[in-house]
Amino acid sequence: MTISLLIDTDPGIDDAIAIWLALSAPEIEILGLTAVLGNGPVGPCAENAIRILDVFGRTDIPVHVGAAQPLSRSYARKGWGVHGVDGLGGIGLPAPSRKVNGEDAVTWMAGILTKATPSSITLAPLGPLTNIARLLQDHPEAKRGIREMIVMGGATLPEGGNATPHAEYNFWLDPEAADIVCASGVPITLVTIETARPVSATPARIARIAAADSKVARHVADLLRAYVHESKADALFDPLVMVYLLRPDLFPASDARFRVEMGDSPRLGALNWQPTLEATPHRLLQAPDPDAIFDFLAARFQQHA
Ligand SMILES: [Ca+2]
Repeated sequence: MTISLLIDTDPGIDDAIAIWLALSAPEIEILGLTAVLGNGPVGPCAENAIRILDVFGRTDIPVHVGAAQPLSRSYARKGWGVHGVDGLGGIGLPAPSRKVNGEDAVTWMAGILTKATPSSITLAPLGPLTNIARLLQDHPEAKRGIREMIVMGGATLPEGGNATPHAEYNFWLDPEAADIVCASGVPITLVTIETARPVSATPARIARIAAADSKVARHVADLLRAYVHESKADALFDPLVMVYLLRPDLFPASDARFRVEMGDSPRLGALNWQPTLEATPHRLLQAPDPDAIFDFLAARFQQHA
């Protein structure tokens, strides 16, 4: 069965690798990309989304622009941090081939989901959850089209954060949005910092990807080298969302319930979670075998020129 997928993204090096993996997968039909603020401002993130699609010549996949600011906080980030000069590692990807699609990302997603067969569309949010929270709040009728969400966000360990000691970046940047999504009742599987941490891009693993020797494999290897160069945290985050969709058997998982820490607290944006044996829409993915993940990536990227 084909996975019909909406990808909400803030590209971002690891977003690019995730999207290329989805584009490489015959099991996945990408309905569109929606851009959100996160690794950079939303406008450049949307342009990067087009540049990522251009590598596969996929001018047929729409790219819509979403939120420029969190729901109720201000965002003033300049530069791309660990993602290089242009958010895509400065590896020389060409300028975007086209302009973004005109309709607002949230309105566009709502239209697709409202018309869809119930529980038929999977969402892959790879950045802060601002667009998804607005979708669920402003278009409650769209919820019935959603099958599930695989979300990159949160840290399960008490001091496991990467934005603050407690909070992961995507949840921390817009905690109100993250909590609205977690409380929505939509089935959510979470790729957390702890899921991704052991899946680090070591030189040997990057060489394994480079040896796949296709155009996209070379781009992935270049991005990973840039990422490792800029960042002490070299774990693959967003690509694990797509690996999970394609190979859920690679991930140990457990049922849980989770919400997001709110209010005036040093733990703002932290993932509050507890295991449960009762029916729950929430699931946490544990760390996979990193070499199995890189073998899978290399095999998939090898098949694409
Ligand atoms: Ca991302």
